[in-house]
Amino acid sequence: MSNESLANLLKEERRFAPPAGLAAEANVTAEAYERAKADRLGFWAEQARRLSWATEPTETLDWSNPPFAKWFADGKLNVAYNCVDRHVENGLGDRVALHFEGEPGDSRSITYAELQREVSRAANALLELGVQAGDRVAIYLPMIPEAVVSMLACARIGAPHSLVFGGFSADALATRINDADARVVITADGGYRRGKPSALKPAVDEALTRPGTENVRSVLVVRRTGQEGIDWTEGRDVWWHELVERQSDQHTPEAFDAEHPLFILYTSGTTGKPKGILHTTGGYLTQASYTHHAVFDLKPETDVFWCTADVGWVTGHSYIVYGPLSNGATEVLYEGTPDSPHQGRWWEIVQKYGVTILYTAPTAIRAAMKWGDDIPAKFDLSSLRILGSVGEPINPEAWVWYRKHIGADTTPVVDTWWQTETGTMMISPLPGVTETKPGSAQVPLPGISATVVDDDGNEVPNGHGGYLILTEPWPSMLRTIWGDDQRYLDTYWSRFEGRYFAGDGAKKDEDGDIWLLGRVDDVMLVSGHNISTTEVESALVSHPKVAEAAVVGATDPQTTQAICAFVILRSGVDAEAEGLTEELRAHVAKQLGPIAKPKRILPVAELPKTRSGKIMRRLLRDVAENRTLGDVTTLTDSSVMDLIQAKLPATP
Ligand code: 6R9
Repeated sequence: MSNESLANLLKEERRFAPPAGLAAEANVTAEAYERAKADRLGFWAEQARRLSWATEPTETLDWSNPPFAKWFADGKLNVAYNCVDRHVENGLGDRVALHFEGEPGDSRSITYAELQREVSRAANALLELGVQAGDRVAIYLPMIPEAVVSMLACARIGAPHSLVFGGFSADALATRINDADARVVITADGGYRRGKPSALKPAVDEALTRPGTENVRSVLVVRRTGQEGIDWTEGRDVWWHELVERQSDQHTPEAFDAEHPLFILYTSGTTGKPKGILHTTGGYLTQASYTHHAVFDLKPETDVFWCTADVGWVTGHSYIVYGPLSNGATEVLYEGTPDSPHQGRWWEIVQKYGVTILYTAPTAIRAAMKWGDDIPAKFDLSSLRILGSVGEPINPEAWVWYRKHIGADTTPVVDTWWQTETGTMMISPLPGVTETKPGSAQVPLPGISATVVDDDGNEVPNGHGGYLILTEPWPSMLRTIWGDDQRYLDTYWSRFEGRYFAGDGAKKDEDGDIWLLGRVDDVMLVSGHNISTTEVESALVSHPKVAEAAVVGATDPQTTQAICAFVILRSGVDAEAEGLTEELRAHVAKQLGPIAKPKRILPVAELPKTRSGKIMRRLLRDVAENRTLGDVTTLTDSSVMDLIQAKLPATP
């Protein structure tokens, strides 16, 4: 990358100090950075003591065969015991673990004592189905308590789970069942989505007709929607309420090796076969627990935590299940969409349960911005004390909106950078320590080593951009790609010898803080300058008429690539208004410099997003270059692309 171009880009001068009260009482202070710097492995060994081990580890890291790491290898523990039983033993059985809120408005609160009984029953049921330690179990469920119970039941008996997001098709499910060679599938008749039951079981039936899925011997089915006409395969299919409910609610957890596989999770990679990211037990749980405690400053006695992700994504694994429950948190689990039955549903839930910590994605924040400030203003959000963001770079304007309209202009916003592969958070402010900067994840967490390098792998000076890399192993790192060690080496450890290549562009500002610039494939080359799509998008979103923007580089004979922007306007703005595109182009030029001025700007109603909410710029590039669209199967709603194409004028 040519660094000078990035160095000149977006200037964000706003700063927010931690609230004094929060800083004074914070779980983690600046001292943690010093401690971890002086003795990184000693620091992680200390964090491992947050957990209850059946056999305490004496080794911290075995890096004798890099990049195949072993953490706490001679320790033994049970993850479900750590997330459930030990809290009950500590007298916290009556504390609510999950406040479940169904989309149709049904709700149910489950205490830790109840969760222990449910997980034990489910573990006994899996054993009755013949599941043994090491067998893989596929889970294809809506956001209902049984999803959390199933994951913990698998962990309890040492059967690695593989969650497949409920919005994925039969094809995607079949590929994942096949790759992991799953023996059992846990599903439901359906779940609720935008006020309607949406079926799941038919996709399982279809997936199990595909070659490579023959080893699935049982399908365990939760009754959620009570839909009629569910096909049933005798001898294979069994109802949850028939099998699980008749089991004993007693089960003694067995301790497993720290490096025993905990789960496989497939990344929604844009090309090629999905990668089965493998996570193991002790290191993963240590970092999930520590980061949840540190970054959200969790006070389990008083906080109500809510992570809005789906359990089918890594964010749901680490910050709905393993982080919060290992810390004995009380949390909200919500089944549905933010706008069902109305656009204030989330804020109504915050008010109802007195949510104190909210963790969501930029895409949801930008949607709320678009729907209007008056919607959250109708609810009492005063319980909130910390707001988190994950999944994409958050535009500074969306960050400031989130703090102002959701966080009463007082709560810290923590922008957390991490990946399915890293398992848990890696780069983030600490709410009681860091003076935050809108749009930046800022600093590696204590015990984490990250930096930005140029094409040759040399660390860039402050004020320059390049590639984000991780320079030391960390406890919750992926151990390999399931069944494909070579691909693990090639994808992550070959670009910069011996160091982990994250695939994200990043820059360091004058203070050395890290700003994420999106996937490296999303960096544009315009007249010899590298320009990040993220920064042009943020410049557009900082205009009061724009709610959301997606920017791509389209091949251009004069400038190599030309910047093409798709924008969603705020409600009430007229897309046809004279001079609108000129006004937006001028605004970008003023914010970033004339080189970053988009050649074309197209107002659109929606943007193509993956099911986890990330903008699919690849498809917009196809549109901008008048190509036939590539694979649209991972889109939430493929009709979005028809609408965008219909708007497109002939190439200028
Ligand atoms: C947790 C999760 C990982 C990719 C990652 C990056 C993007 C995530 C971000 C962020 C900027 C943040 N990403 N958090 N970019 N700032 N705070 O999302 O995992 O689905 O595997 O995606 O998401 O591009 O490389 P995953």
